[in-house]
Amino acid sequence: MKDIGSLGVGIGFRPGRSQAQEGGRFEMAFSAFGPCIPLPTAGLPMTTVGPFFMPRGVSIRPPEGLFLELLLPKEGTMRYGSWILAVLLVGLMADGAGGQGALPPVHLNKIKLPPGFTIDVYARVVDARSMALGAKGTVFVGTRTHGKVYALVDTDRDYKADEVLTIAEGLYMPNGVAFRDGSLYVAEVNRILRFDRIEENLRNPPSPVVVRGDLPTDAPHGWKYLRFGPDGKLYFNIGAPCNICEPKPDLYATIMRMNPDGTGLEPYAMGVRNSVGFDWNPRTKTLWFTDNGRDGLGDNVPPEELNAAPRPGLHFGFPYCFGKSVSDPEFGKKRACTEFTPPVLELPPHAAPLGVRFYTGKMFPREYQGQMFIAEHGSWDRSTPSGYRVTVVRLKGDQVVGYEVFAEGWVEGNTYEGVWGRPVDLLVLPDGSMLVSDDQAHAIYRISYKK
Ligand SMILES: [Ca+2]
Ligand SMILES: [Ca+2]
Repeated sequence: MKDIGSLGVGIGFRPGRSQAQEGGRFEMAFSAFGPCIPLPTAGLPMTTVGPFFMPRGVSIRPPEGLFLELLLPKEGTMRYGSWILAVLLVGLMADGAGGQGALPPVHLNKIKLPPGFTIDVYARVVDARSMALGAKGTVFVGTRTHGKVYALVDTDRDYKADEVLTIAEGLYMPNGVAFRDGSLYVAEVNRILRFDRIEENLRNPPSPVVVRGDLPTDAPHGWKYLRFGPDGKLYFNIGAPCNICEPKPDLYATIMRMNPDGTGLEPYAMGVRNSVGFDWNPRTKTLWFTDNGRDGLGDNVPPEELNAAPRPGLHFGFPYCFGKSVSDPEFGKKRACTEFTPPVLELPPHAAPLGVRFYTGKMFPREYQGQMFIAEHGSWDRSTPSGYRVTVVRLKGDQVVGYEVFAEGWVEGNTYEGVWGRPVDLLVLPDGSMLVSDDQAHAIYRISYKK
């Protein structure tokens, strides 16, 4: 059935794209949309974009497999006119065959890479999001809408996963994964969990230890990226629980850090709307992170951001300022852009940059070594797609000296109908090849290089 978003007010029934693509999964949405609401025109599953417009406090999390969300207009959406909108989204998700059956095709021949590079499928993983590497080579994968955490095992070391094992299920958007000292750490929206001795127990995973259970429960921008910093602390984002608002400072719109045992929680970076990707420059130990700008200001405003935080306590502008100089039409009256730390690089509006990774391997040619890669998940609230690619940022120390496309082709014909994949996160394997996760094609790719 056709999307109705561009036709003005309407009531739509839209089987999720995933119904056809995933076989075992079934989604439906009954929705009423006001004029110009870009949300449904993206052709993405409603579950993917819904939380952006949810006000705080109405997220309901029923038993696994069912979700019920009430979407209401927020201040930031009122520019769309004097409509009154209430969207009731009812979904039913039923995973068949462990959720791995009847996956959509991937089109590797459409992916363009620089000469000498090859892309292959490393594994098929439903809703593949963040990745972490275990000491014994296990690739752990978080999910956002499926509640599961997976372990990929490459038994015969041919760089294709031979098994996709489920480590946990029924979790609350377990997007973030990190590995340290034999334990897998998983970030739900409101909890940080730890699975001890995980690589010895992949087939019989232990019950997790709750490292921290008191984080905000807000679903909008509540899914987390999770990484260990060079200081041994665990870093994660707590996004703004809205498109645009002035949430409680030092908690929301931050990158937080804490000791691995959950003590000493403190904000590291402030004014960050939602970062779902960070890494540290191995040379300077500076934290680098992407941030996704607000929606509803048009196709070409504001830019997305790549930021650098060499020390704690910096404020990166949200909700007052976006990019280097875009003052928010509402909150920008309170504080000027000059008060905040500007991004080191402005990225294309709405491209949704997520995972970032310094390339620490030796397989890629010298001109890629020590440079940074970005997974650009791709736009949904823009009339034509931006993002849907992997880019490389050229660096000199902590200075950006270039930005170019590395891998593209996940969208055909510059329309949302042509989107078949969305890069989420990046991981460098010990041999120097790089994994790219994709939560639309439900795949993890491996990019390698040969002269
Ligand atoms: Ca294998
Ligand atoms: Ca900023």
